[in-house]
Amino acid sequence: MRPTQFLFGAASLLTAAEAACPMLTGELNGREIVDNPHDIQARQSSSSATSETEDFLSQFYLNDNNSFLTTDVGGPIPDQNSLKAGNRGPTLLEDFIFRQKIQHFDHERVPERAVHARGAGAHGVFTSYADWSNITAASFLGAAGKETPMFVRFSTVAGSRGSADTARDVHGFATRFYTDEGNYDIVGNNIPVFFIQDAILFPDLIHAVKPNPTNEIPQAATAHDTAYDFFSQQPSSLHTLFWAMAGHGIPRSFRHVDGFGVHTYRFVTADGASKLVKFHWTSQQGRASLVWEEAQATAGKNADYLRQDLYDSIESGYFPEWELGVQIINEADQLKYGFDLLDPTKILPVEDVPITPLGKMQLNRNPLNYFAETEQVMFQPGHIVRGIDFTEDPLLQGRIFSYLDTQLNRNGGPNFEQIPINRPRVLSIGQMFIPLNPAAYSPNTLNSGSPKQANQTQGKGFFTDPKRTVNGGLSRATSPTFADVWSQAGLFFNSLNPTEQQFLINGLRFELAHVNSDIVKNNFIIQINRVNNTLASRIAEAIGITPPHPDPTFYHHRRTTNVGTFGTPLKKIDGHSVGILATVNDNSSITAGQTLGQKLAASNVSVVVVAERLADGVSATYSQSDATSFDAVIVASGADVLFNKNSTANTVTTTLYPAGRPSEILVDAFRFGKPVGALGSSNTALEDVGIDPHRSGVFTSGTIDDNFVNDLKNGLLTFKFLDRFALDH
Ligand code: HDE
Repeated sequence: MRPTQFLFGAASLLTAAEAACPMLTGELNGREIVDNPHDIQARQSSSSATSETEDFLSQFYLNDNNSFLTTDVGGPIPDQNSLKAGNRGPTLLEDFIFRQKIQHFDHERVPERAVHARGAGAHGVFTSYADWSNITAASFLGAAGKETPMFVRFSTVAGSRGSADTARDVHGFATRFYTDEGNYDIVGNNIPVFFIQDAILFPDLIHAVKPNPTNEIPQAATAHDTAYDFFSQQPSSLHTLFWAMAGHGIPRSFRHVDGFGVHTYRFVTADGASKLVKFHWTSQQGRASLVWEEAQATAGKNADYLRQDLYDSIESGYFPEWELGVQIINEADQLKYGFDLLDPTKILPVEDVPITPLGKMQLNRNPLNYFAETEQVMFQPGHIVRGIDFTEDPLLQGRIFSYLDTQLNRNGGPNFEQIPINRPRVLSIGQMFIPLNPAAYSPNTLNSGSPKQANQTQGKGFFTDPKRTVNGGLSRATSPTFADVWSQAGLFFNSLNPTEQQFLINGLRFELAHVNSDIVKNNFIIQINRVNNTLASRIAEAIGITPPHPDPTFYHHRRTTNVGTFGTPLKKIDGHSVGILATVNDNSSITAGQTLGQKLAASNVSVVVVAERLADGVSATYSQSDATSFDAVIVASGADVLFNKNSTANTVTTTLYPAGRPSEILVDAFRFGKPVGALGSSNTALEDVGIDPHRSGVFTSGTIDDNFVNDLKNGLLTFKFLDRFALDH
């Protein structure tokens, strides 16, 4: 085999132009493609699933496990010493090998994304449930069972690349379909609404929520003056802020979030008939969120919590799935539902228009190289295919510009679309070929008219909805139909259960207590008092502000469904883990963990046996574990001695873990709303730490019988026992 073309063996060192070298072979769409000029071999994926994505990306895999170091242009090089004058230097300017290597290193990063810098990606496949050509000409929805490869990137928004996964934030849910008619991206979030109504305000929003410009504090958090100054000056942000504070901002995993297109888009048929649509990705795992104290503890214990969960689930073969659905609305009904469908701060309640399921996405393969795939993937709302069109939503209109522009900045030129993860499966006019066409323009006669102009009848060109019309005088103003930004924040609040309302209030109390300016605090209370007087008063009294008099113009009692994240059981518990607290002094406590593990294996739930030190059957130590590591915690029979304050086994002098750690794990698990329990003699452990064994979600049993296992499984499905959280109202 020839040496690899890449000096330091890492595909991540490629610039956009380098990565874009032509590697396709054969013939596509009537064009001849040059042979692969490089000696690059396909590499096997680490996970079991194979998919079309893998097939078409595998031509770019670089197998360098039997290669030599080379220069940039392929000459093998001898060793890793720089060229020096004499043994002790100096290093010579002549050493081009040294200069190339250092130069690659100096240039190897691309700037992190301005927003959504921290994320995790996965490959998958979309399967259409039916032929949807009655509503859209989009080919990936053109037949029952039709499969389209996908790549998805989940993210937080405000934090930088190294921030903690569990920072409270809106989460990105960016999906790419590599369709047979070009790439289509739905670049959405896990919250169905957005903070602002016009893209021109985006820099202001982001500058306000990012750290303070003076000292770059705080990282990945909105709990500061500038954020709340902006929110109170732009009350359109309240609705989205409420979703983030009520739990959607701290999901249990990326697998447990729904995704939303947020904007209203258009579906267009081949005949040019159009409908308005709103996209929903519904998690087939269910929706689940952490509680705030748990999220904060997790940020310290495992900053990679969300990316780890996604990676591990896929490696274990627990492939997460989402159903893609649309709410379909007639063009004439844009203002029918009491708000403007072009306003991205509004949801369309499912009671008004139910969701039509179109197909299912499964994520089944982890990226092989984080940088080359997850970091270099480049989504754009402007990546559109035949059968889908935009609307006039002023937020969407601005995004169509911004995503292209930001990638030009990140990648230094337009060739980023040629990077393997961004290339369409179908041929596009790219720069990384040697065109043999003598006519580099269209229309032409000198190359038989090629490249031809594709339209609806010839070449299946994508198109703008032919019936779209716009008119009106020019103006810089907010549409009067966008004026009410309080009623839907109220609709959301009314629709939450009391615990979720309490979480929302706790969240705002926490954040506003970090705000120094009394003017900002007052302004914020004025705005939320337009949503709900009780809500405003409960927050005001906690931050030292006089509870306001009602400001009732937008008050109402309407409710909708399906907007919360706590209180509905999960659909699946695959990939969840149960911690068994055991002791090496009693082998039966360790074997109990193994027995439970066998019984839960069929539900794809893993059991982690925790003890004082690593030993046969013990998979984690008390010193490395805590409640955030598990979805449920059970004390094994025989381990009760570790929970008794008076027992010498539970002091730092005689044990191998920080004093009191087993009790802390049990108490924190209870406090975070998780199922907990005790087996046999360890019943006393619950009493020792003050947990009432009769509370819901507390399971006790003499042995690991079927009843106990079923109770525990149901407890995992319940996920959070909401009666553990105090209500102050
Ligand atoms: Fe984005 N957004 N955004 N955004 N956005 C970016 O593009 C922007 C908005 C979303 O995993 C950037 O490639 C503007 C809404 C996701 O790679 C940037 C406006 C929604 C991702 C940008 C919005 C999103 C981004 C930064 C207001 C949900 C991550 C890097 C008009 C519907 C994609 C990049 C990934 C990323 C601009 C608002 C979702 C700067 C101007 C609304 C999921 O172009």
